[in-house]
Amino acid sequence: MSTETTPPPTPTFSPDLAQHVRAGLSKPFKALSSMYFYDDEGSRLFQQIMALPEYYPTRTEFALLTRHQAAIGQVLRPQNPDEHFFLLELGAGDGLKTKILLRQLLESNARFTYVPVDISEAALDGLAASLRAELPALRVEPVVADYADALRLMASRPGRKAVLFLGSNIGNFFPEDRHAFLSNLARPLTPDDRLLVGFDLQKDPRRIRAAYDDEQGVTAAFNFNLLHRLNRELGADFDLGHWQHYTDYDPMSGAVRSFLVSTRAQTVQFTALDWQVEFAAWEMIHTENSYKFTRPAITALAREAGLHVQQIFTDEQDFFADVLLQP
Ligand code: AVJ
Repeated sequence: MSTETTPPPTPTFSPDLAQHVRAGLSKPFKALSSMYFYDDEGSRLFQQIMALPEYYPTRTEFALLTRHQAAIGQVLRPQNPDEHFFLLELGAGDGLKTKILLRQLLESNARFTYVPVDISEAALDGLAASLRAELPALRVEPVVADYADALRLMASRPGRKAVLFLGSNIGNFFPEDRHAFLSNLARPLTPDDRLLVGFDLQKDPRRIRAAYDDEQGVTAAFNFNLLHRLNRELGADFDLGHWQHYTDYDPMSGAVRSFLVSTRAQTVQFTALDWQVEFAAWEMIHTENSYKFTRPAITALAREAGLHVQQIFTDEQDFFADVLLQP
C-alpha cells in the first residue's frame, strides 16, 4: 500500500466563520461563539460528552421524557387526532431523547411530520438513518440549518406546529440574545401551536461545574476542537500544546463559562485570512456559556418573550425542566 500521506485539505473557507473569528478575536476580551463547536468532529465529541458520568443533563432529560411521555405527547399533538402537525426540533443532534416522544406520538396514532433541524449534516444523516431503521413509519424531513434559518423556515411553514428546543440549548445564549431568540421563536406561533423548551436547573454548584470539566477530558477536547477547526478551515496555526481548557460556574448569574487559555505569549497566523492575532500569557478566549435556570427566571423569560408557562415537567431530582410555553 502507498505510504504517501494525503495533503491537508485546502481550507474550505466559510465567510461567516472567517468574519466571526476576525471580529471575536479582535475584542478586548476575545470570544468565539459556541455555535462553531459543531462541525462533524464537534458533534461526535458532543455525543461522547452526553455519555459521560459527570454530564447529567442528557440522561436527566431522557429520564424526564420517559417519565412524562404520555402527558407530553398529549400536550404536543392537536386534540383532533386527524389533524396533521409539524414536529420541529431545533438543534436535534442525534435525537436520542426525542425518539421517546416520537414513539409515543406514533403509538397514539398522531399524524405528524418530524422536522429535525441541526447545523451538523453528519449528525442529521445519522439521525435520519437510525429513524428509518427504528421507526420506519415516521415521516421525517431533516433540515441542515442554523437557528436563524430555522426560525425563518418555521415562520414560512403553514400548518400546526409543535416546536422542541431541548437539551438546555437555550443556556448557550447570553441573556439579551436569549430574550431576542425566544421572542422570535414565539412570534409566528398561534395559540394552537406548542413550544417545549428544555432548561437545566440550578443545583449543587459542584455538580454543575463537574459536568463541564470531566475527568476524562472529553469536554476539554470538545473545546480544543474549535481551535483544530480554525487550523483546518482557516489555515490557522494554533499549537494545542500551549492552550488549556478552563471552565467555571458563577452561581450569581447562573452561568457556566468556558474558556481556552493561552499558557504563554504567542502569535497565531491565519494563512487563509492573511491575518494574525496576538495572545498575552494567560489571555483567554471565551468559548461558551451554559446558563442554569430557576423557575422564577423561566417564568420571567417567558413573559418577556410574549409567552406563558403552561406546564413544567421535571425529573425526580429536580435537575432539569422541560417547559411547555404558549403564546
Ligand atoms: C448542547 C449547549 C446543551 O451547554 O450543556 C456540553 C454543550 N458544552 N459540555 C451544554 C456542552 C460543554 C451543551 N449544550
